[in-house]
Amino acid sequence: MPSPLPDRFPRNFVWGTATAAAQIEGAAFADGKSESVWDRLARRPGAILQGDTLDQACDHYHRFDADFALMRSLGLRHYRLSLAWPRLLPAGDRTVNQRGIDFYHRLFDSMQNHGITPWVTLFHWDLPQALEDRGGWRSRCVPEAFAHYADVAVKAFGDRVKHWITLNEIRCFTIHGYGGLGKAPGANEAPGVVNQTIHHALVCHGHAVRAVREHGGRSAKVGLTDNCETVIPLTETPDDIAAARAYFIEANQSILGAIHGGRYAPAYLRRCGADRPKVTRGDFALISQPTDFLGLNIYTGLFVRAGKRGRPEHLPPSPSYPHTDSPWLGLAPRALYWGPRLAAEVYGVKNLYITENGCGYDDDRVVNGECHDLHRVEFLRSYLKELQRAIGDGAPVRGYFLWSFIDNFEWNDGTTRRFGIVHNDFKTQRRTPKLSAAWYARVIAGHRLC
Ligand code: PNW
Repeated sequence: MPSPLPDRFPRNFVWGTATAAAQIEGAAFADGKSESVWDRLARRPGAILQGDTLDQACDHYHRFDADFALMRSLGLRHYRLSLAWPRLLPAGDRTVNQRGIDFYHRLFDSMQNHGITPWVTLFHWDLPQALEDRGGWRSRCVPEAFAHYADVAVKAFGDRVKHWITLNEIRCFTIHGYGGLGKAPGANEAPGVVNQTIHHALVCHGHAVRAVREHGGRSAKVGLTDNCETVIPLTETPDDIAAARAYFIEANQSILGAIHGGRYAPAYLRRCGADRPKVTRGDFALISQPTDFLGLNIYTGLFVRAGKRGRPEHLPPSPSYPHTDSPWLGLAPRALYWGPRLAAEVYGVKNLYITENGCGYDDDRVVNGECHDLHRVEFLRSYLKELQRAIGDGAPVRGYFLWSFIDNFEWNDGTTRRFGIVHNDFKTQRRTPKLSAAWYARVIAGHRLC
């Protein structure tokens, strides 16, 4: 007999939603904000679906008060957002843009008035173009500038922000940004350069931890958000579980392995060969500082089984495997079981948060004032059931942030792909909570699936 699912999520479980500055704020060139690498990429023909830009996005810059009122009406008391580096330090380093600081003070005031706790990501992909012009993530100039940026942000907002996330998804803005996979800055570099961008991102993570410890106050908490390779054993048998675990360790050596191991694993360096990253003395003292939690963005997973002599074997899905409208986002609810479980077991992490989980579709429509996103409700429900099973089996998951509060600028997919539980009409900026928003509000209110 399988053990029954615990009826409720833990009492202090944190329920929230997540967004990122570049994807919702708009006002891309207002009040002294400079161009980001995404503002630049959006002007390259063919880079973004339908030629969409981030100029307006959800116009959250001017509408945050109403957005927080809506959030509150859904019972959402935790919100993960990011700060726009080009708004705060338009050149990337040097001069602070006071109007940018003032904007986030107004925003945090409004959150406080609505009883919503901020979880703030320092970097969610919007590198100031001025830094890209100096070499971007390829160059040491970014960690140097970031150290200053992190100090400025934590000093300015540390009295009201107590939950800090250093960087969002290192793999995405390095490998997908510099390895020819189309994300900003849309570069196509050799593997050695890409490995170096990852290393520089790890150094930035370290600087963010240092800045929070130095300026954040005693109760401040800090951690990374990673989209680790999530691995699911094909069957939940000892052989497949051992294979999945071995695959997980190897696939995550460059980021989570490095941070928690205090060095690059010899096996990783061997695989890199001549393309191994250059490490400067002192880097790993910064990179491997203890953190308070690990954030995982989990959307899907890789199925692995024990092959010949137990060797991990990855089974790629066939074309008709069910997926969302994002081709990369196959339905894999058990990712929310095995992701937290393996991360906790392999790295000994004591506090985990799911900092993103959700699904994107292209046909969410408002008809007679309603948006019937039944597919999203079923998707989320099936994933959360597995998360509940993970918690029941001892995975230290403390919270869950649904991506996303609102349909927003979905990077290369522009405004076509909708991830929100609140529908946004990008022409009128009219917000309409979808069925999934009403469902999630009930889950939060009852601490249980319904
Ligand atoms: C995450 N993939 O991105 C980001 O953190 C969000 O900004 C984004 O809007 C959200 O997920 C939905 O896409 C990812 O190709 C984008 O595997 C692509 C991948 C993973 C994560």
